[in-house]
Amino acid sequence: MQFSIIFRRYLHGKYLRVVLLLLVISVTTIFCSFKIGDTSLLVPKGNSYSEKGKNSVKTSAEPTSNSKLRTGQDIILTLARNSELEDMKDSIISFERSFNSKFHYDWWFMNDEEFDQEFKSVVKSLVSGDVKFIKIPKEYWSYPEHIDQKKAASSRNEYEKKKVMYGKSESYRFMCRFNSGMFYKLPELEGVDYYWRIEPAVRFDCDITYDVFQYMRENDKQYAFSMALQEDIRTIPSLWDVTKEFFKDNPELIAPGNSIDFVTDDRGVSYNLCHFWSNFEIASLEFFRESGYDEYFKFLDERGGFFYERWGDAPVHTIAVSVLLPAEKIHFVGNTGYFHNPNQDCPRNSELRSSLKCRCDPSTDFTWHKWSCVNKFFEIHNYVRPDSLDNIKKYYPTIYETIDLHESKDT
Ligand SMILES: Nc1nc2c(ncn2[C@@H]2O[C@H](COP(=O)(O)OP(=O)(O)O)[C@@H](O)[C@H]2O)c(=O)[nH]1
Ligand SMILES: [Mg+2]
Repeated sequence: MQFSIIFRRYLHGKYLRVVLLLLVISVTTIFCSFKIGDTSLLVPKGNSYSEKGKNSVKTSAEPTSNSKLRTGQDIILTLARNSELEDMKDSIISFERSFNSKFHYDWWFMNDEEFDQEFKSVVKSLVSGDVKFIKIPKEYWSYPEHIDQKKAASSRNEYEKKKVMYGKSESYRFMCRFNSGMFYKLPELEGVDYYWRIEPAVRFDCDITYDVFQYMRENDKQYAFSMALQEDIRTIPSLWDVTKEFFKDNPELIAPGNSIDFVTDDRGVSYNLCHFWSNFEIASLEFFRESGYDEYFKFLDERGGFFYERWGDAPVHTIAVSVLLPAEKIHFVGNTGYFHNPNQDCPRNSELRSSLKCRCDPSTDFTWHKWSCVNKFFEIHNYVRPDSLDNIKKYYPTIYETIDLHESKDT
Protein backbone atom coordinates (compact mmCIF):
# COMPACT_ATOMS: atom_id res chain seq x y z
CA MET A 1 0.00 0.00 0.00
CA GLN A 2 2.66 2.42 1.09
CA PHE A 3 4.78 1.34 -1.88
CA SER A 4 2.01 2.10 -4.38
CA ILE A 5 1.53 5.59 -2.90
CA ILE A 6 5.24 6.31 -3.26
CA PHE A 7 5.17 4.89 -6.79
CA ARG A 8 2.27 7.16 -7.76
CA ARG A 9 4.11 10.12 -6.27
CA TYR A 10 7.15 9.27 -8.35
CA LEU A 11 5.05 9.65 -11.45
CA HIS A 12 4.03 13.16 -10.54
CA GLY A 13 5.57 16.58 -9.98
CA LYS A 14 9.05 16.91 -8.61
CA TYR A 15 9.54 13.16 -8.15
CA LEU A 16 9.11 12.67 -11.87
CA ARG A 17 11.72 15.37 -12.51
CA VAL A 18 14.11 13.69 -10.05
CA VAL A 19 13.68 10.32 -11.77
CA LEU A 20 14.28 11.84 -15.20
CA LEU A 21 17.33 13.70 -13.94
CA LEU A 22 18.79 10.50 -12.44
CA LEU A 23 18.14 8.71 -15.73
CA VAL A 24 19.95 11.40 -17.75
CA ILE A 25 22.89 11.42 -15.30
CA SER A 26 23.33 7.66 -15.44
CA VAL A 27 23.16 7.53 -19.26
CA THR A 28 25.70 10.38 -19.51
CA THR A 29 27.97 8.66 -16.96
CA ILE A 30 27.91 5.43 -18.95
CA PHE A 31 28.91 7.29 -22.14
CA CYS A 32 31.67 9.31 -20.49
CA SER A 33 33.25 6.59 -18.39
CA PHE A 34 34.66 4.45 -21.22
CA LYS A 35 38.35 3.95 -20.66
CA ILE A 36 40.77 3.60 -23.53
CA GLY A 37 40.64 -0.17 -22.90
CA ASP A 38 36.88 -0.34 -23.47
CA THR A 39 36.85 0.60 -27.07
CA SER A 40 34.63 -1.70 -29.06
CA LEU A 41 31.46 -0.15 -27.66
CA LEU A 42 32.47 3.25 -29.00
CA VAL A 43 32.93 2.19 -32.59
CA PRO A 44 29.90 2.35 -34.89
CA LYS A 45 29.37 -0.87 -36.82
CA GLY A 46 27.53 -1.57 -40.03
CA ASN A 47 28.07 1.83 -41.62
CA SER A 48 28.75 2.52 -45.20
CA TYR A 49 31.27 5.29 -45.58
CA SER A 50 29.71 8.54 -44.52
CA GLU A 51 29.50 11.07 -47.27
CA LYS A 52 26.97 13.69 -46.28
CA GLY A 53 24.28 14.07 -48.89
CA LYS A 54 25.24 10.60 -50.15
CA ASN A 55 22.30 10.46 -52.51
CA SER A 56 22.61 13.96 -53.81
CA VAL A 57 23.92 14.62 -57.31
CA LYS A 58 25.79 17.77 -56.36
CA THR A 59 29.45 18.09 -57.16
CA SER A 60 31.76 18.53 -54.21
CA ALA A 61 32.34 22.16 -55.17
CA GLU A 62 28.69 23.07 -54.60
CA PRO A 63 27.82 24.23 -51.08
CA THR A 64 25.23 22.04 -49.38
CA SER A 65 22.88 22.91 -46.58
CA ASN A 66 25.21 20.93 -44.32
CA SER A 67 28.16 23.09 -45.20
CA LYS A 68 29.81 24.62 -42.18
CA LEU A 69 30.36 28.29 -42.75
CA ARG A 70 34.02 28.93 -42.21
CA THR A 71 35.62 32.06 -43.50
CA GLY A 72 39.27 31.06 -43.34
CA GLN A 73 41.66 30.10 -46.04
CA ASP A 74 42.76 26.64 -47.16
CA ILE A 75 46.42 26.20 -48.09
CA ILE A 76 49.02 23.74 -49.26
CA LEU A 77 51.69 23.59 -46.56
CA THR A 78 55.27 22.39 -46.87
CA LEU A 79 58.19 22.17 -44.49
CA ALA A 80 61.43 22.11 -46.44
CA ARG A 81 65.10 23.00 -46.50
CA ASN A 82 66.85 25.11 -49.14
CA SER A 83 68.87 22.02 -50.07
CA GLU A 84 65.66 20.23 -51.10
CA LEU A 85 64.82 22.57 -53.98
CA GLU A 86 65.12 19.91 -56.71
CA ASP A 87 62.86 17.50 -54.81
CA MET A 88 60.50 20.37 -54.09
CA LYS A 89 60.24 21.20 -57.78
CA ASP A 90 59.26 17.59 -58.52
CA SER A 91 56.51 17.66 -55.89
CA ILE A 92 55.10 20.97 -57.11
CA ILE A 93 55.07 19.99 -60.78
CA SER A 94 53.36 16.71 -59.96
CA PHE A 95 50.78 18.20 -57.58
CA GLU A 96 49.99 21.09 -59.92
CA ARG A 97 49.40 18.65 -62.77
CA SER A 98 47.21 16.38 -60.70
CA PHE A 99 45.24 18.89 -58.61
CA ASN A 100 46.28 22.48 -58.15
CA SER A 101 46.24 23.66 -61.75
CA LYS A 102 42.44 23.24 -61.44
CA PHE A 103 42.00 24.85 -58.03
CA HIS A 104 44.94 27.27 -57.58
CA TYR A 105 45.34 27.04 -53.84
CA ASP A 106 48.06 29.11 -52.22
CA TRP A 107 51.18 27.23 -51.19
CA TRP A 108 53.03 28.17 -48.03
CA PHE A 109 56.56 27.06 -47.21
CA MET A 110 58.04 26.78 -43.73
CA ASN A 111 61.70 26.49 -42.78
CA ASP A 112 63.76 26.70 -39.59
CA GLU A 113 66.17 28.91 -41.59
CA GLU A 114 65.52 31.71 -44.07
CA PHE A 115 64.64 30.45 -47.56
CA ASP A 116 67.22 31.63 -50.06
CA GLN A 117 66.37 33.70 -53.11
CA GLU A 118 66.70 30.83 -55.55
CA PHE A 119 64.32 28.59 -53.60
CA LYS A 120 61.80 31.39 -53.40
CA SER A 121 61.86 32.40 -57.04
CA VAL A 122 61.81 28.84 -58.41
CA VAL A 123 58.84 27.66 -56.34
CA LYS A 124 57.01 30.91 -57.03
CA SER A 125 57.33 30.30 -60.76
CA LEU A 126 55.82 26.80 -60.44
CA VAL A 127 52.87 27.29 -58.08
CA SER A 128 49.59 28.38 -59.67
CA GLY A 129 48.40 30.10 -56.48
CA ASP A 130 50.22 32.64 -54.33
CA VAL A 131 53.19 31.61 -52.25
CA LYS A 132 54.29 32.58 -48.76
CA PHE A 133 57.49 31.85 -46.85
CA ILE A 134 57.49 31.37 -43.10
CA LYS A 135 60.56 31.38 -40.88
CA ILE A 136 59.89 29.11 -37.90
CA PRO A 137 60.70 30.84 -34.58
CA LYS A 138 63.61 29.34 -32.65
CA GLU A 139 61.44 28.30 -29.69
CA TYR A 140 59.40 26.04 -31.99
CA TRP A 141 62.53 24.27 -33.21
CA SER A 142 64.69 23.65 -30.14
CA TYR A 143 64.72 21.95 -26.75
CA PRO A 144 62.08 22.86 -24.20
CA GLU A 145 63.68 23.81 -20.86
CA HIS A 146 62.85 20.61 -19.04
CA ILE A 147 64.77 18.40 -21.47
CA ASP A 148 68.07 16.97 -20.24
CA GLN A 149 70.17 17.47 -23.36
CA LYS A 150 72.93 15.08 -22.22
CA LYS A 151 70.35 12.33 -21.80
CA ALA A 152 68.95 13.21 -25.26
CA ALA A 153 72.41 12.99 -26.85
CA SER A 154 73.17 9.64 -25.27
CA SER A 155 69.79 8.32 -26.40
CA ARG A 156 70.62 9.38 -29.98
CA ASN A 157 73.86 7.41 -29.76
CA GLU A 158 71.97 4.34 -28.61
CA TYR A 159 69.50 4.75 -31.47
CA GLU A 160 72.37 4.99 -33.94
CA LYS A 161 73.87 1.75 -32.60
CA LYS A 162 70.49 0.06 -33.03
CA LYS A 163 70.42 1.35 -36.64
CA VAL A 164 67.02 2.99 -36.23
CA MET A 165 66.19 5.28 -39.15
CA TYR A 166 67.10 8.90 -38.30
CA GLY A 167 68.16 7.50 -34.89
CA LYS A 168 71.20 9.77 -34.65
CA SER A 169 69.53 12.88 -36.00
CA GLU A 170 68.80 15.80 -33.69
CA SER A 171 67.13 17.89 -36.42
CA TYR A 172 64.73 15.02 -37.23
CA ARG A 173 63.55 15.17 -33.61
CA PHE A 174 63.04 18.95 -33.78
CA MET A 175 61.10 18.38 -37.00
CA CYS A 176 58.87 15.69 -35.45
CA ARG A 177 58.16 17.84 -32.38
CA PHE A 178 57.41 20.85 -34.60
CA ASN A 179 54.99 18.81 -36.73
CA SER A 180 53.41 17.34 -33.61
CA GLY A 181 52.80 20.38 -31.51
CA MET A 182 54.04 23.62 -33.00
CA PHE A 183 53.00 24.34 -36.57
CA TYR A 184 49.38 25.12 -35.67
CA LYS A 185 50.57 27.80 -33.26
CA LEU A 186 52.37 29.83 -35.93
CA PRO A 187 50.83 33.34 -36.05
CA GLU A 188 50.87 33.18 -39.87
CA LEU A 189 48.42 30.25 -39.74
CA GLU A 190 45.89 32.02 -37.55
CA GLY A 191 43.30 32.62 -40.28
CA VAL A 192 43.77 29.24 -41.97
CA ASP A 193 41.03 26.55 -41.88
CA TYR A 194 42.50 23.53 -43.64
CA TYR A 195 46.03 22.67 -44.73
CA TRP A 196 47.26 19.99 -47.09
CA ARG A 197 50.73 18.82 -46.16
CA ILE A 198 53.03 18.02 -49.02
CA GLU A 199 56.69 17.08 -48.79
CA PRO A 200 59.56 17.41 -51.25
CA ALA A 201 60.10 14.35 -53.50
CA VAL A 202 56.52 13.08 -53.58
CA ARG A 203 54.37 12.35 -56.64
CA PHE A 204 50.70 12.20 -57.49
CA ASP A 205 50.39 9.83 -60.42
CA CYS A 206 46.62 10.19 -60.94
CA ASP A 207 44.31 13.15 -61.46
CA ILE A 208 42.56 14.35 -58.32
CA THR A 209 39.23 15.37 -59.81
CA TYR A 210 37.47 16.98 -56.86
CA ASP A 211 38.26 19.89 -54.59
CA VAL A 212 39.24 17.94 -51.51
CA PHE A 213 39.20 21.03 -49.26
CA GLN A 214 35.62 21.84 -50.24
CA TYR A 215 34.65 18.21 -49.88
CA MET A 216 36.00 18.16 -46.34
CA ARG A 217 34.27 21.40 -45.43
CA GLU A 218 30.93 20.33 -46.88
CA ASN A 219 31.05 16.91 -45.26
CA ASP A 220 32.36 18.21 -41.95
CA LYS A 221 35.59 16.21 -42.12
CA GLN A 222 38.48 17.22 -39.87
CA TYR A 223 41.29 14.91 -40.94
CA ALA A 224 42.18 13.15 -44.19
CA PHE A 225 44.79 10.51 -44.94
CA SER A 226 45.99 8.52 -47.90
CA MET A 227 48.36 5.81 -46.71
CA ALA A 228 48.62 4.00 -43.39
CA LEU A 229 51.28 1.59 -42.20
CA GLN A 230 53.05 0.32 -39.10
CA GLU A 231 55.61 2.26 -37.08
CA ASP A 232 58.95 0.90 -35.89
CA ILE A 233 58.19 0.13 -32.21
CA ARG A 234 61.75 1.11 -31.23
CA THR A 235 60.95 4.78 -31.96
CA ILE A 236 57.98 4.90 -29.55
CA PRO A 237 58.46 2.35 -26.74
CA SER A 238 56.64 4.43 -24.11
CA LEU A 239 54.19 6.42 -26.26
CA TRP A 240 51.17 4.19 -25.69
CA ASP A 241 51.58 4.02 -21.90
CA VAL A 242 51.89 7.81 -21.69
CA THR A 243 48.82 8.10 -23.96
CA LYS A 244 46.80 5.81 -21.69
CA GLU A 245 47.78 7.90 -18.68
CA PHE A 246 46.58 11.05 -20.44
CA PHE A 247 43.21 9.63 -21.42
CA LYS A 248 42.71 8.06 -17.99
CA ASP A 249 42.96 11.58 -16.58
CA ASN A 250 40.88 13.12 -19.40
CA PRO A 251 38.17 10.58 -20.30
CA GLU A 252 35.77 13.34 -21.33
CA LEU A 253 37.96 13.97 -24.40
CA ILE A 254 37.33 10.49 -25.82
CA ALA A 255 34.90 10.92 -28.71
CA PRO A 256 31.90 8.63 -28.98
CA GLY A 257 32.05 6.64 -32.22
CA ASN A 258 35.82 7.01 -32.45
CA SER A 259 38.40 4.84 -34.23
CA ILE A 260 40.31 3.46 -31.24
CA ASP A 261 40.16 0.00 -32.84
CA PHE A 262 42.32 1.38 -35.65
CA VAL A 263 45.24 1.76 -33.23
CA THR A 264 44.72 -1.16 -30.87
CA ASP A 265 43.88 -4.84 -31.43
CA ASP A 266 43.43 -5.70 -27.75
CA ARG A 267 40.95 -3.11 -26.49
CA GLY A 268 43.62 -0.60 -25.55
CA VAL A 269 46.19 -2.80 -23.82
CA SER A 270 48.79 -2.16 -26.52
CA TYR A 271 49.34 -0.05 -29.64
CA ASN A 272 49.20 -2.01 -32.90
CA LEU A 273 51.59 0.55 -34.50
CA CYS A 274 49.16 1.54 -37.29
CA HIS A 275 49.51 5.18 -38.26
CA PHE A 276 48.30 7.49 -40.98
CA TRP A 277 51.41 8.34 -42.97
CA SER A 278 51.50 12.04 -42.17
CA ASN A 279 53.71 13.07 -45.09
CA PHE A 280 50.30 13.21 -46.79
CA GLU A 281 47.81 14.90 -44.51
CA ILE A 282 44.86 17.22 -44.88
CA ALA A 283 43.44 18.58 -41.66
CA SER A 284 41.46 21.30 -40.06
CA LEU A 285 43.53 23.49 -37.76
CA GLU A 286 40.45 23.62 -35.52
CA PHE A 287 41.17 19.98 -34.68
CA PHE A 288 44.68 20.75 -33.44
CA ARG A 289 43.56 23.82 -31.54
CA GLU A 290 40.22 22.85 -30.04
CA SER A 291 39.71 19.10 -29.69
CA GLY A 292 41.98 18.55 -26.69
CA TYR A 293 44.84 17.72 -29.07
CA ASP A 294 47.07 20.49 -27.72
CA GLU A 295 46.58 19.29 -24.13
CA TYR A 296 47.54 15.80 -25.30
CA PHE A 297 50.64 17.18 -27.04
CA LYS A 298 51.71 19.13 -23.93
CA PHE A 299 51.36 16.00 -21.80
CA LEU A 300 53.52 14.05 -24.24
CA ASP A 301 56.06 16.86 -24.52
CA GLU A 302 56.49 16.94 -20.72
CA ARG A 303 57.56 13.29 -20.81
CA GLY A 304 60.36 14.09 -23.26
CA GLY A 305 59.77 11.20 -25.67
CA PHE A 306 60.37 13.42 -28.70
CA PHE A 307 64.02 13.58 -27.52
CA TYR A 308 64.65 10.57 -25.24
CA GLU A 309 63.01 8.29 -27.79
CA ARG A 310 62.19 9.27 -31.37
CA TRP A 311 58.45 9.88 -31.35
CA GLY A 312 57.16 10.77 -34.80
CA ASP A 313 54.35 13.17 -35.58
CA ALA A 314 52.58 10.40 -37.54
CA PRO A 315 51.79 8.10 -34.58
CA VAL A 316 51.04 11.12 -32.38
CA HIS A 317 48.57 12.63 -34.89
CA THR A 318 47.06 9.21 -35.57
CA ILE A 319 46.42 8.23 -31.98
CA ALA A 320 44.90 11.66 -31.32
CA VAL A 321 42.69 11.56 -34.42
CA SER A 322 41.57 8.00 -33.60
CA VAL A 323 40.56 8.86 -30.04
CA LEU A 324 39.45 12.50 -30.21
CA LEU A 325 37.37 12.41 -33.39
CA PRO A 326 34.20 10.52 -34.26
CA ALA A 327 34.99 8.23 -37.19
CA GLU A 328 32.79 10.15 -39.62
CA LYS A 329 35.09 13.17 -39.35
CA ILE A 330 37.95 11.24 -40.95
CA HIS A 331 38.24 11.15 -44.74
CA PHE A 332 40.20 8.66 -46.82
CA VAL A 333 41.67 10.25 -49.95
CA GLY A 334 42.07 7.33 -52.32
CA ASN A 335 43.17 6.88 -55.90
CA THR A 336 45.58 9.81 -56.10
CA GLY A 337 48.58 7.74 -57.22
CA TYR A 338 50.45 9.20 -54.26
CA PHE A 339 54.08 8.19 -53.96
CA HIS A 340 56.45 8.87 -51.07
CA ASN A 341 59.45 6.63 -50.98
CA PRO A 342 59.13 3.66 -50.58
CA ASN A 343 55.34 3.38 -50.90
CA GLN A 344 53.00 3.92 -53.84
CA ASP A 345 49.25 4.24 -54.10
CA CYS A 346 47.94 3.05 -57.46
CA PRO A 347 44.32 2.06 -58.24
CA ARG A 348 44.20 -1.66 -59.00
CA ASN A 349 40.99 -1.32 -61.01
CA SER A 350 41.86 -0.59 -64.65
CA GLU A 351 38.66 1.36 -65.39
CA LEU A 352 39.38 3.63 -62.44
CA ARG A 353 43.03 3.99 -63.43
CA SER A 354 42.18 5.10 -66.92
CA SER A 355 39.37 7.44 -65.78
CA LEU A 356 41.83 9.17 -63.46
CA LYS A 357 44.59 9.15 -66.11
CA CYS A 358 46.96 7.35 -63.75
CA ARG A 359 50.59 6.94 -64.72
CA CYS A 360 51.46 4.28 -62.12
CA ASP A 361 51.93 0.53 -62.13
CA PRO A 362 49.09 -1.19 -60.18
CA SER A 363 51.38 -4.03 -59.14
CA THR A 364 53.21 -1.52 -56.93
CA ASP A 365 50.09 -0.49 -55.02
CA PHE A 366 50.56 -0.50 -51.26
CA THR A 367 47.21 0.99 -50.20
CA TRP A 368 45.33 -2.33 -50.30
CA HIS A 369 48.39 -4.52 -49.65
CA LYS A 370 47.94 -6.97 -46.76
CA TRP A 371 50.54 -5.09 -44.70
CA SER A 372 48.83 -1.74 -45.19
CA CYS A 373 46.75 -0.46 -42.27
CA VAL A 374 44.22 1.17 -44.65
CA ASN A 375 42.43 -2.21 -44.79
CA LYS A 376 42.01 -2.09 -41.04
CA PHE A 377 40.45 1.37 -41.11
CA PHE A 378 37.81 0.17 -43.57
CA GLU A 379 37.24 -3.13 -41.73
CA ILE A 380 36.68 -1.69 -38.25
CA HIS A 381 34.07 0.71 -39.61
CA ASN A 382 32.56 -1.64 -42.22
CA TYR A 383 33.14 1.05 -44.83
CA VAL A 384 32.94 0.28 -48.52
CA ARG A 385 36.29 0.69 -50.28
CA PRO A 386 36.36 3.31 -53.03
CA ASP A 387 38.37 0.94 -55.21
CA SER A 388 36.15 0.68 -58.30
CA LEU A 389 34.02 3.08 -60.33
CA ASP A 390 30.91 1.15 -59.28
CA ASN A 391 31.64 1.56 -55.57
CA ILE A 392 32.47 5.22 -56.02
CA LYS A 393 29.25 5.79 -57.96
CA LYS A 394 27.17 4.14 -55.28
CA TYR A 395 28.86 5.21 -52.07
CA TYR A 396 30.78 8.38 -52.96
CA PRO A 397 28.43 10.07 -55.41
CA THR A 398 29.79 13.59 -55.08
CA ILE A 399 33.26 12.34 -55.97
CA TYR A 400 31.87 10.23 -58.82
CA GLU A 401 30.23 13.31 -60.31
CA THR A 402 33.64 14.94 -60.74
CA ILE A 403 35.22 12.06 -62.68
CA ASP A 404 35.35 12.57 -66.42
CA LEU A 405 34.35 9.17 -67.81
CA HIS A 406 35.19 10.00 -71.42
CA GLU A 407 38.59 8.34 -71.41
CA SER A 408 37.45 5.05 -69.93
CA LYS A 409 34.42 4.80 -72.27
CA ASP A 410 36.54 5.43 -75.33
CA THR A 411 39.31 3.03 -74.39
N1 LIG B 1 63.41 23.13 -42.78
C1 LIG B 1 63.65 21.86 -42.44
N2 LIG B 1 62.85 20.89 -42.87
C2 LIG B 1 63.14 19.61 -42.53
C3 LIG B 1 64.26 19.26 -41.74
N3 LIG B 1 64.28 17.91 -41.58
C4 LIG B 1 63.20 17.44 -42.24
N4 LIG B 1 62.51 18.45 -42.82
C5 LIG B 1 61.26 18.36 -43.60
O1 LIG B 1 60.38 17.57 -42.84
C6 LIG B 1 59.65 16.67 -43.66
C7 LIG B 1 59.95 15.24 -43.26
O2 LIG B 1 61.32 14.96 -43.44
P1 LIG B 1 61.82 13.73 -44.29
O3 LIG B 1 63.30 13.85 -44.38
O4 LIG B 1 61.05 13.66 -45.57
O5 LIG B 1 61.46 12.52 -43.33
P2 LIG B 1 60.65 11.17 -43.65
O6 LIG B 1 59.50 11.52 -44.56
O7 LIG B 1 60.22 10.69 -42.29
O8 LIG B 1 61.63 10.25 -44.29
C8 LIG B 1 60.06 17.02 -45.09
O9 LIG B 1 59.10 17.95 -45.57
C9 LIG B 1 61.41 17.65 -44.93
O10 LIG B 1 61.66 18.57 -45.96
C10 LIG B 1 65.12 20.33 -41.28
O11 LIG B 1 66.10 20.12 -40.59
N5 LIG B 1 64.77 21.60 -41.67
MG1 LIG C 1 59.51 12.49 -46.33
